[in-house]
Amino acid sequence: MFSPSILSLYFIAGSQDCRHIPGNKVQNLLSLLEKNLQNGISCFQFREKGQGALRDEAAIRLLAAECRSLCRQYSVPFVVNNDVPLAISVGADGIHVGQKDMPVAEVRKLCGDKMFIGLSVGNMAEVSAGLDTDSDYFGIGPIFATQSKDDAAAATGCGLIENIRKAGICKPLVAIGGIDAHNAGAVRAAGADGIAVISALTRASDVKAAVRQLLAQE
Ligand code: TZP
Repeated sequence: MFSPSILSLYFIAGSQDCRHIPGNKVQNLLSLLEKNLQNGISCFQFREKGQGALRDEAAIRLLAAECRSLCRQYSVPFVVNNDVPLAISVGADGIHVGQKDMPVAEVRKLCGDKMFIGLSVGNMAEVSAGLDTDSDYFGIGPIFATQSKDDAAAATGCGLIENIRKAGICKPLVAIGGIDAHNAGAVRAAGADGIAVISALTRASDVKAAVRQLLAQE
């Protein structure tokens, strides 16, 4: 069941985001995820994508299932990026799709009502079109410049979030792209229900302190 409170500190990662850590990137993702779960993230999205991601389907499925089971242990929602069959096979709580991915209506048909659906939006036209879909929340961004997505669009700044709220749109929003402890407060103050981060948590030297700081201006 979806609630906007799960967007509060939404951690996104795949093994490719752990390549900077010495050792095995798959094991590193699992231990990093567990540390984040212990310290209070509100949601996790498995996003095995881009340079350095696993290519072997069986290996991806195994890693997704291990992440899924960790999230279950900590009662934190588990979301799969884009891959509907994978989301169904591991029993994900949610699925997140982008503008070029499977349309929300099709995702809903395949996943039914048990899974919540997130949709990426990056401008007002996508927001307006997205309001006509059966999505449960929008992932909005990139708000700031990001190193974690090869094909990221230009940064929107917090203005897009402010404009959505000024227009009276109450859709649950999780902001993404270049969000860290220094700008998280401004993003929340602009009207986002939560923040989604990759590098602020995969590159943190102290995960406990990083989670605390990202949640501080809640
Ligand atoms: N979508 C828009 S920006 C982005 C995604 C997946 C990457 C966010 O990563 P970071 O490291 O928090 O900027």
